[in-house]
Amino acid sequence: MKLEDLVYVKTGKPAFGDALAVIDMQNDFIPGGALAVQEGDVIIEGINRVMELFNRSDLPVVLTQDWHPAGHHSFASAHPGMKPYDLFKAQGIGPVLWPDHCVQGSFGADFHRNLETRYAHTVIRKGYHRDIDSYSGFLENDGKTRTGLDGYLRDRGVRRIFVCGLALDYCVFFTASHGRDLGYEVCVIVDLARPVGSPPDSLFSALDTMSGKGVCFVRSGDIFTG
Ligand code: VGL
Ligand code: ZN
Repeated sequence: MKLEDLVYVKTGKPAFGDALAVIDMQNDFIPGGALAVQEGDVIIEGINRVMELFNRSDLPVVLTQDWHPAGHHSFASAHPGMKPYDLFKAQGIGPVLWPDHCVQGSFGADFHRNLETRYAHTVIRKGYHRDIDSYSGFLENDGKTRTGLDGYLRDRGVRRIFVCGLALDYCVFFTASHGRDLGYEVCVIVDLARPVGSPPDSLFSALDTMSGKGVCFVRSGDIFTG
């Protein structure tokens, strides 16, 4: 499935039971960063507007933050002879290896300075176990270690999650997908997300899997007009 094939739904204005999850809007994922996503900067203003709407409407706004220790096993540099974006599959790691990125406390791990983090109610960090990656905001790549996001959202009465940010084919995809597995309605705000595109079919399979799981696709403009 390609982006052009998506069918968009209109959700109406957000109301009690809705939450916004903004995924990994960090310097390393934005052009100039170590794992730059094309046009990652273009979506910041739109994300700010949606965060402002949710915050003003007293609805939960969650940021996720990729937060790796130096030497994390998702980094190619941790595997002699391997290069960033090489295919690599191990328990909790893969399907590719990454450049060193989002190292705890580094500039690359900071949120982009234009992101209005003041609208966020909480930050969920992920990927801090050296041997396990965590693309999803809910569940690490071992398929069993939870981040606490599900408990947070349930405690706040959330039933539907709007997801945007970086990267559409990794952390946005896995967060949306696990959100469905956990019983939430999930709407991906497609114009406020961008893919890494590695390996080349990553976006296609992400869109296929999300559609198959009943993830909805929305345009940010429609969230405001109801
Ligand atoms: C991500 C690759 C590695 C993401 C994080 O935020 O999509 N991708 N770590
Ligand atoms: Zn990462």
